[in-house]
Amino acid sequence: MARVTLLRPPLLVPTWSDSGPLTPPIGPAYLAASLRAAGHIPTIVDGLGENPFQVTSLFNNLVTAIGLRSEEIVERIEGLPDFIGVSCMFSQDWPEIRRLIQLVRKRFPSVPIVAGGEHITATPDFTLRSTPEVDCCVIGEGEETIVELANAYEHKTPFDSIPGLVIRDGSSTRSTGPRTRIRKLDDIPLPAWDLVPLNNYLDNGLGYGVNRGRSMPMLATRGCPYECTFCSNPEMWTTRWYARDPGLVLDEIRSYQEQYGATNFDFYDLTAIVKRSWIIEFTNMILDRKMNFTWQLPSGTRSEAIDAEVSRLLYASGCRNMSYAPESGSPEVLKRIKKVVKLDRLEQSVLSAVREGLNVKLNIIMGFPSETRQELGQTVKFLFRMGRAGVHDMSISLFSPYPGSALYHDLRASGRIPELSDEYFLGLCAYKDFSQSVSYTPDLSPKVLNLYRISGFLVFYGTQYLVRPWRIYRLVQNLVQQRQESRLDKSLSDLAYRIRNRRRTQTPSGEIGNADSPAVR
Ligand code: B12
Ligand code: SF4
Repeated sequence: MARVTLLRPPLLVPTWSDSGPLTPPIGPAYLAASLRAAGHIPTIVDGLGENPFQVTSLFNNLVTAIGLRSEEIVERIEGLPDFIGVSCMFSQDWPEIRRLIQLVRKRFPSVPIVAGGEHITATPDFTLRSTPEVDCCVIGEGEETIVELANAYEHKTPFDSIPGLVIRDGSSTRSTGPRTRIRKLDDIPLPAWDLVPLNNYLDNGLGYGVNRGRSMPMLATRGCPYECTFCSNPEMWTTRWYARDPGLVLDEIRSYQEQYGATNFDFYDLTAIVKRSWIIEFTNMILDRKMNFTWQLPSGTRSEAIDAEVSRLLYASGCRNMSYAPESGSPEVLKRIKKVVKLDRLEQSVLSAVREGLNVKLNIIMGFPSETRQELGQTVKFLFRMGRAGVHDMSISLFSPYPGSALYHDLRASGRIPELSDEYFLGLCAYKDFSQSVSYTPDLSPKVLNLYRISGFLVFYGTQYLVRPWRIYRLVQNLVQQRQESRLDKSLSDLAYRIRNRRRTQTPSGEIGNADSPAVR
């Protein structure tokens, strides 16, 4: 039996972003469960959950870290593990995660370090070349691979025949070949939440969705059948979408209600609603079993399967918040990014959800390569229509070329983005930070792009509050009473949380946390 320690870094948020949900580490919890089911001994150091009230300023205050400092994470590793796994989901976090890995190597000179997650899947060669401390990279879904790695470390057998890895080969790197996606999701052991300081999240109303009580993360499906060019899904999860048995999802929910007193469930699925028959069966089953909880779909879901009947069922079964991801109000842009969405049908779906009482948010991206002012104007008009029709919230992110996405490869090939570097990764923070902007379209300056972003924001909320002024009253009331119903309530509350804890963590000299993090190299 192998001893494996999994590290989840602190939450890193662009300092001036309005959002940064504090979420339990579902990926590491799944990995630990599979390791345990195979007879190994996993532990998790959850860099966020161990101290969600500590705020540290990093990289000249460009980034705010919430949770343990990297040094503290390393201190909490117990004993001498057979290997240490580090989860790296977001490319913008890489400069700090690399520092964490280097600190691990310093304390454990001979323990192998395995890295995995979205960012690693997209950049394995770069990771191995630039970070000699990493011994191997796990590509894509990790449950089966990490168990096989643990077996190999336990029996001291070579791991170069385990599919799903990128490893060193002399001075170069090589892939051990792709691993097939896990088809029977119902066979994957449920997350080992007992290894995570879960109550720090539950007792403090932290989570992905709007705070509607004690919230547990859920995953009902994996993957997505689409191939949008700005998204890393096809490289990470392939284009296969698999769903769990709805009855087993509800059994899991029931167990969390009993074990943790959970009252709300946030679905972390990439795109949960793809198949109409699945969602109808799921919602009907909640009603048949007379289960009582709220649930949310905070990741931007697709609209094709959501009509008036599905919206009614969603609401009746306790779904209260849902995000759609139209991305743009321009049909030409949608075609270019291969979103495969018809705007008129999407609008009908959104409106049916609003009519049925769901709190709806739209995810918009501005600044796709070659996007024109006219196309950005179409998005602003779309936001006007949606605000007028009663959609509750929206967020506008600036386009970020995430490694692993088709647009990233195109922009790299044409030389429009530089080699991967810390500047590049930290530049990705501009996606949500109103104080920064990056444009990938030569004719569109970052300033003008930011103006469109601000206009979209003002037009949407201005229209909404003009047509429904009582919503302003509701927003203020919720803020005062620290209650959340909409994503805006949550974003403002997340921001207040950071400011409050920033003050609390401030040293007498005015520094926040350990301001000694390295400057951008
Ligand atoms: C839920 C979610 C979030 C949640 C929480 C994510 C989390 N789990 O920590 C929140 C709201 C915080 C979030 C925020 C953001 N997100 Co997000 N998010 C997702 C989403 C939809 C699902 C992630 C998830 O929980 N999956 C389920 C679990 C089980 O899978 P997993 O965590 O990936 O873990 C598996 C593998 O990765 C692997 N693995 C993971 N860690 C390790 C470690 C080891 C050692 C090993 C061996 C394997 C391994 O094994 C696990 C089990 O199979 C993904 C989309 C996707 N493709 O999944 C985007 C995604 C991860 N997010 C993304 C982005 C860009 C963001 C944001 C930057 C902004 C945005 N536009 O939304 C912010 C950044 C947060 C911040 N710091 O400010 C991108 C990341 C791309 C990149 N290279 O950076 C993704 C891939 C979406 C996309 N396709 O563009 N996100
Ligand atoms: S953006 Fe959404 S719909 Fe498009 S490929 Fe990614 S997960 Fe699928």
